[in-house]
Amino acid sequence: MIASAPLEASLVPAGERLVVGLGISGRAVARYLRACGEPFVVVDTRSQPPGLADFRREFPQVELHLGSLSELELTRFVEIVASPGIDLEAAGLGAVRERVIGEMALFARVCRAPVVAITGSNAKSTVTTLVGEMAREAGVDVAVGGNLGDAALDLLLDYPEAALFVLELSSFQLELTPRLGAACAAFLNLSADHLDRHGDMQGYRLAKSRVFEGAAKAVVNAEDRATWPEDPALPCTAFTTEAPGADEWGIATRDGDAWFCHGSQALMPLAALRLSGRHNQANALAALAIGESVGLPLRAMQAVLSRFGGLPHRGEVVAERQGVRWINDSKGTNVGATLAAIAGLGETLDGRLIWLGGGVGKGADFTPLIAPLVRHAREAIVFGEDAPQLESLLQAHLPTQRVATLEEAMRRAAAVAEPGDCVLLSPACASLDQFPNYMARGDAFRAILEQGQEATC
Ligand code: UMA
Ligand code: ADP
Repeated sequence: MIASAPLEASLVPAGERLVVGLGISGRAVARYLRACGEPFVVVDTRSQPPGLADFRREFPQVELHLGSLSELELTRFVEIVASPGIDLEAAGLGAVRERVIGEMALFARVCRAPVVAITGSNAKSTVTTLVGEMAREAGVDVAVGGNLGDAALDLLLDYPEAALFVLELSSFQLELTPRLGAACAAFLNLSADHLDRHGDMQGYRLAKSRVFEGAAKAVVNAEDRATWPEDPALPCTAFTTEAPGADEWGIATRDGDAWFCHGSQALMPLAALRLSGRHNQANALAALAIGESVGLPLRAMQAVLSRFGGLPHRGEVVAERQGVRWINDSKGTNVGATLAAIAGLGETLDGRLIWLGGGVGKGADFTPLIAPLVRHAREAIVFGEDAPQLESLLQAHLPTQRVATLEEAMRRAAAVAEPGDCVLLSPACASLDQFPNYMARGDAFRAILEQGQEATC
């Protein structure tokens, strides 16, 4: 449902804007500008962007350019609203950088309700969903989205009465957001990702740290200093999977059992958490810290932690065949995520792991995968664009097989797996060389199993 009347909030500065990108974010910006009654032009560097026909139907009057931005006089626009997937330099927007903003910059200007902003290399979607569920359980009129699900500006149009926005934000979104002004800004963890876009870890961290701009409170990871804000005046609460300090959220033993605690206060036994793995215990603690910072009651938060079974494509058990578990962790799109998935599974393995990985590595160093794979894996099976790099790194350390596709990887896995083993698709890479996105990759994994194609030779 989209508001058709002009919104009350008027956008400053007034004037014509250029919306770059016809994806989810660009379309949300276009809808929002139309609802505000503001003029705009749309461009996409691709000749056939997804959803083109739908866009033309929805916006028949809007001027649309497809192809290079060089044909447009960029200084004609008061602002350029770029989609997160756009590499500004590669698209030719570097020279007009001071005019370029992102969807979240517009959102921050006009949103009047408090915002919980959640970033980090991994766990964003899980923690965002947990906090959203906790707010809902507490009876708060909450809107949840951002880098996950609905775009932030779509939420603003669809839920004008929302009392709280819980948003997952990527480094791409944050680097185009000068001042977010969140009620609570959480930076969960930092490990290598998107280095092809951000250049190095410093650039990546800097982009993510923008989440703290104008924030009232921060939630950070006590075990990862890179997540802490530079500003010492920003009130900060930390979570840890160790015993917590006075105002920290952590895990401590009470009468022989492990409990989630806030300082010295025991909150709930670890055994009551439905999600499994140490990384998900950290995620539960982060959600508790964030929830408390915006006043959510403990009872509602406990209820959600004890029933939430996880999102699809994150450590999802898809099948069990001849004593072999098949797990879809397609959202493991960087090395840090895959390390967490292997560590979480390692605790539960009777046999060995058959690891399926590969795709677009985004310039990451895969070396940290060697030790856990040697410890837990029977074989590594690699496919996709960066398979040669993975193969040459791993083959000296454990049996490694390079194949062309996911389906071939699954056939090989079925052939070598023994009862008690676990086949884990947690590729440590983006999927975009062979799939539209990580969901399509996870869906393909499931479909191959459902059709029994992994067993055919
Ligand atoms: N593209 C072009 N030319 C254009 C516009 C886009 O080639 O003119 C390409 C981009 O380089 C990219 C692809 O199109 O490869 C998609 O980019 P986009 O910015 O159009 O993407 P949207 O459909 O608008 O979706 C974006 C986020 N996508 C990215 O950041 C790549 C979505 O996050 C997000 O849900 C959505 O906005 C709403 O906020 C997805 C994602 O993969 C889940 N995010 C990355 C991640 O989680 O690692 C950051
Ligand atoms: P994001 O939205 O940041 O990608 P998700 O919640 O979707 O995060 O989880 C993505 C992947 O990250 C999961 O499939 C899992 O392998 C891994 N993961 C989840 N929680 C953590 C954590 N706390 N630390 C490291 N990796 C994690």
